[in-house]
Amino acid sequence: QLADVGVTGLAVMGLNLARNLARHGHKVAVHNRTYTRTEKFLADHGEEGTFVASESLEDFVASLERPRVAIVMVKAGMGTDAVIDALAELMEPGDIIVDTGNAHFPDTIRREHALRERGIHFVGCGVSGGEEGALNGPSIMPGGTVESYERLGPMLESISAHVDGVPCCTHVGPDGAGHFVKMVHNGIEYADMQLIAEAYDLLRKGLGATPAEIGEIFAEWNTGDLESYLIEITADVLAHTDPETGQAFVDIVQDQAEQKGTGRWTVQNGLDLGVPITGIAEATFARSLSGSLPQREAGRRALPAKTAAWEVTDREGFIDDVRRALYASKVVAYSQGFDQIAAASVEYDWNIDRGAMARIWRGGCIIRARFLDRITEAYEREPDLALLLADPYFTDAVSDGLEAWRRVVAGAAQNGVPTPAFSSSLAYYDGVRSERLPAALIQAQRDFFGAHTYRRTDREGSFHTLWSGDRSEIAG
Ligand code: NBP
Repeated sequence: QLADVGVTGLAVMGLNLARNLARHGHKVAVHNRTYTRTEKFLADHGEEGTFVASESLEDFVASLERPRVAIVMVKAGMGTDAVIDALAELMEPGDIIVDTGNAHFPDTIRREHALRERGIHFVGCGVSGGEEGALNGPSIMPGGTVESYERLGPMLESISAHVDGVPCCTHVGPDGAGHFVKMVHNGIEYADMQLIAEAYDLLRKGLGATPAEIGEIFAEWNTGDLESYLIEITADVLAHTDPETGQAFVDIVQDQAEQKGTGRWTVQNGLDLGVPITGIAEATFARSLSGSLPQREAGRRALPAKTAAWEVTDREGFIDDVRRALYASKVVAYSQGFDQIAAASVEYDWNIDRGAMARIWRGGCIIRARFLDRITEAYEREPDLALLLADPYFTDAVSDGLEAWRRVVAGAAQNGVPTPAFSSSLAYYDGVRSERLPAALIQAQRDFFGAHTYRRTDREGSFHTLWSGDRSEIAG
């Protein structure tokens, strides 16, 4: 009896994905480089469904129904290449290899092109939601060919999270599109987390509120427009007390945020494509700053604050201002992330439906939120929307909170509270809505020192001024 699908790599993610597939009635072939892990899997979960275990990769491939579907869930990087190469040797044209690890999208493009030449479909597939998602329903972002999705789609959709009966899985686009979108998802996650952390810091420093009190504020926010998984867990974390010391848990955690790399990849790609994803960039750099210990030590010792004590007189008004500033900054961060997807879609010829991306992020993943419905609706209204912020719903939502946003950012600056993501999002908002930007001066400077030419506001063409001569203008 052959299996419908196989999973190789039975560490926590693969193991949970295999169990999820089995729960949905699929017969699942399982394999792991080290067989003891497979044995443990069978001992712990063998009764949960129909599994076909193999000790060798050859037997694993032989246990799959044609066209074969082999899901690779191993450590990203060299391990993934090793497994894909070995699988490709054993598979036949028409078979499908799915990489559900956290691959960097250029690697996925490379792997897809190499396997395509051998007639094998390679599907780089973003999976979000961690181990819990892998077991109970993740958000799934598969790339690859349309043909491969015809075989894979129903299976992946069956095991994905569902919101209002709609699966959180769709075909994203060719080759690296799935892993790219997963990368931007993680970048947005960085921005969202940083914004939440800044809101917490403002409430703490502005109101002198305790973490538990701030937890209650977040729990309240979670009943409105900000409703999301990240706000929900923030309320939980802030309410938690360290059992050992009796202190607020957040106060006993060292203030250094680590990163595994997807934020950095997102920012690097934003720079490559020239898309200003300032929210994600500031969030990534804020984590870097938190870990810059010698610099922080030197700064703490040498740099004065020159601030007065922060006196917030209207407690409820301030809380509402911070909520509005958080929402507006969040809209900016998402708008920028969706811009990046649009730019990549053109650059790499992926034809990604941005509304569908917001739809499949509504469940199963870390940035799941009520707000994503509004994004899907915006792209349904106008699929080629140039700027998410300019969709009427978001324009209204942000402009309603604009004064509050300015008060919060100004207050933070005056009182020495670092709010890189709040502040840069507001700067982006003011930049993108400006009639004229001082970029005109920069272009003039470039022409001055490097004869880089400029375009005029009053007629077509490019021009250069003879700065070191008589300052007359010539055509560029
Ligand atoms: P790990 O990333 O810890 O990888 C362990 C697995 O890789 C084991 O099955 C191991 O086999 C196998 N492996 C390695 Br390491 N090198 C190998 C090689 N050269 N050949 C064959 N197998 C090899 O597992 P994980 O934490 O389950 O994560 C799996 C993937 O999912 C990773 O890409 C990770 O980045 C991603 N991930 C995603 C999320 C998410 O939310 N989407 C969360 C966590 C992880 P062994 O047992 O023989 O050592």
